[in-house]
Amino acid sequence: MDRFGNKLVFVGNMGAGKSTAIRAISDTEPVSTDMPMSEAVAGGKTTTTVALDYSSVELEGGELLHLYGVPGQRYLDFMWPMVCEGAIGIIAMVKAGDVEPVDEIASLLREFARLAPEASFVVGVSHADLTPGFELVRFRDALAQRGFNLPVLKVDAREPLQVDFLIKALLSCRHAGSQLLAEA
Ligand SMILES: Nc1nc2c(ncn2[C@@H]2O[C@H](COP(=O)(O)OP(=O)(O)O)[C@@H](O)[C@H]2O)c(=O)[nH]1
Ligand SMILES: [Mg+2]
Repeated sequence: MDRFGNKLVFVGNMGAGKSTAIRAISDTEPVSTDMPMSEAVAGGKTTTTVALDYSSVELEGGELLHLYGVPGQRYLDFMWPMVCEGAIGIIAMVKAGDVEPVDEIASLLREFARLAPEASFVVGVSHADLTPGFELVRFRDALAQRGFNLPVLKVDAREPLQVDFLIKALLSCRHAGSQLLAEA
């Protein structure tokens, strides 16, 4: 056990459920840093803010996890290297209604695999309850066809037990010796 703790990173677009998931399992009140976006990226809407989340949780057995949430939008990718530094796990959050185009998610996963080569990965699909017709297996197959070997689970970010399960799935991959990309 590392008494300084290990780092997990939640990444996903706005509304995917990152802040909610972090809050659901946190031992402490999460810190959320709002950053005003430049006019160039916000298309003139300077009031739009983006948030970086941070909190921590102590697992059964005393392992401390530092939890970070970072936006998945490309124009905010300057934050990715710093949050990925030393990360043992990446949790890609995606809303069920946003799983298409799959190539967009595949490209995000590829980028994070490059930034955090030691990390294990899971995909958590939120808002399945609001997305009739969503088929998890089809989405998982589409990722597998692109060479991604990783757990893909539905998660309601508001439910602590579901978020906890997602993290356990992630941590169980840590020792499985599997690589994210089949071709890697
Ligand atoms: N119905 C439903 N709402 C969810 C689910 N997961 C998250 N939410 C809600 O989605 C909204 C956006 O979540 P938030 O954590 O702010 O997303 P973030 O932008 O990724 O941090 C919040 O109101 C959550 O309560 C889900 O599985 N189902
Ligand atoms: Mg948020």
